Amino acid sequence: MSKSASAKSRAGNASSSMAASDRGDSPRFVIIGAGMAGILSAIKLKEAGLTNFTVYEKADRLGGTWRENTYPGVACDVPSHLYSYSFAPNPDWSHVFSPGPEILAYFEKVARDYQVDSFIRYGTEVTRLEFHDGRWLVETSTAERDEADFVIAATGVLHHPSYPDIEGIDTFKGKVFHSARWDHSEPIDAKRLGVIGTGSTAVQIVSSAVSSVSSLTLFQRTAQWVLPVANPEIGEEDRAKYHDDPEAMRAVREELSQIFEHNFANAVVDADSPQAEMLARMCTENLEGNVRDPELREKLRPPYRAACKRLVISPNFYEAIQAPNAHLVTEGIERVEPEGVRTRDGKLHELDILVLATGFRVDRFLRPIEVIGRGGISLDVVWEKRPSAYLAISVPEFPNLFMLNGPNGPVGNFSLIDVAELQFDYIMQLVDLVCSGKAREVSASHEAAERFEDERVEAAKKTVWVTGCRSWYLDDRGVPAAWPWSFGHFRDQMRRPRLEDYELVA
Ligand code: N01
Repeated sequence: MSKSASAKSRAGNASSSMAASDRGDSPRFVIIGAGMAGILSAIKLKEAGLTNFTVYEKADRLGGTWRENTYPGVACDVPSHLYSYSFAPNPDWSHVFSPGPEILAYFEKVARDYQVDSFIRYGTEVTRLEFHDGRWLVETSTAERDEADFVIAATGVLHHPSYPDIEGIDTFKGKVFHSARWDHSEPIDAKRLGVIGTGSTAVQIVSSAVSSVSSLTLFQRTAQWVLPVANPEIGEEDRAKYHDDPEAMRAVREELSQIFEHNFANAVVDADSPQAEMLARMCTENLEGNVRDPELREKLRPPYRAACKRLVISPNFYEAIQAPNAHLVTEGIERVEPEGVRTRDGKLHELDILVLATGFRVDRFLRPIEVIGRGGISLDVVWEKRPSAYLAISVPEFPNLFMLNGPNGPVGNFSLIDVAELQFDYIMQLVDLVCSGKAREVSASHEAAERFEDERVEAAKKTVWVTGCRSWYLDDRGVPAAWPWSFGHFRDQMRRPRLEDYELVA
């Protein structure tokens, strides 16, 4: 069937359904997830007077990533004055990079201040979505049923822990857990702590925990480049200034945004840029200037270009790993035994607690929710090979379902809050098409989605992510599952939807 014929027949089918615009009701929204992006959606909908919505949250507390990651040293490596909603600056940030509990408290406060907490249905996991007769039928783990004109998926990116397949892990006598499932029942003080992995998470754990444990063993499969960025406290004087003069705070945000965009975000999408060179130089100087023992230095020297894996930002990792009670193990892991980790050289590293800082399954997105689009098509089938979405927001045949921080979007190189704010404003322009009666169903066209994907894969060839390393950015083909263009280009794309790229069903 041709696209226009299919659109016509759909128009026929749609006439039997009743969209909100026909009924004169306020459109009904379902938001999935009460993390940063879900809270943002709730605030923005409420501000727009669209109060017919529920935020479904599977946990009993909001905060997403910041609720789930409670490991020692958890912090955001995007500066706090940038990692804040543009409309809710926070004069009280304690540090340039504030700790995780403070960030969680910020989101809770914003949700309270904007009175969206009452819209959140806690302990209720969305399990199934089906597009039927022009609306989304929503099922939950608590056997609730809902119906919505629009679904906004704010389910996060780094959400499903990735567990390593290491023999004997269940035989360990001590505690073993993933970094995003920290078991606080067992304090680490004076314990022998083992950490597997050397990503941003492991580096934060090591830097924070080394001073309180009796020994810290870091199992490194691949060394990481580390960019040294100081994390000073924000003094009382500055905080008072931000209270008195919110303009000063906005200026700081803007300045940080410019620095981040021009020195970092744009560097990673152009491997040959002077900024990429500068990052590499800073990382090399950090390693060479701060690791004294030449043998340890070479073990910590990555065999790939800086920023190929997501850059680790830390002012004190090298200091921590050189502490007398810290041990860097680069020998491969053979298996886990009741007493600890046995490496391939036959050595047993005895431990009390073993932390798996082994990252996340980044290809899950909306799943495990079963999502059934037009004509019974399953998202699992559409995404069988790998997830994709036009501009990371919309999937053909899944009308009126929009994603924040969806597949292949700008992750890792910008503040995800800025990303979500721009995406939300864009999505609302699509919602307006329906609310104003210009269309009943809006989803990216197949042509646009395919073109976008082709262009994205082509552009990714220039990025630093493909210069010879393994990382969570790379999909099963080795193509970075991330926005491969500048932030300026993203901002331009988010300004106004190109309606010719959408299938609008009347
Ligand atoms: O995870 P990762 P992460 N045996 O995927 C190793 C964000 N974040 O949680 O490199 C041995 O980066 C794996 O080794 P290798 C940030 O975007 C942000 O640290 O594949 N090792 C790697 O070293 C970040 O990029 C903040 O060889 C195994 C590590 O585990 C993202 O989260 C803070 C292994 C996984 O590193 C993910 O970071 C923290 C195995 N079987 C995180 N399997 C902020 O501050 C995996 N590894 C905002």
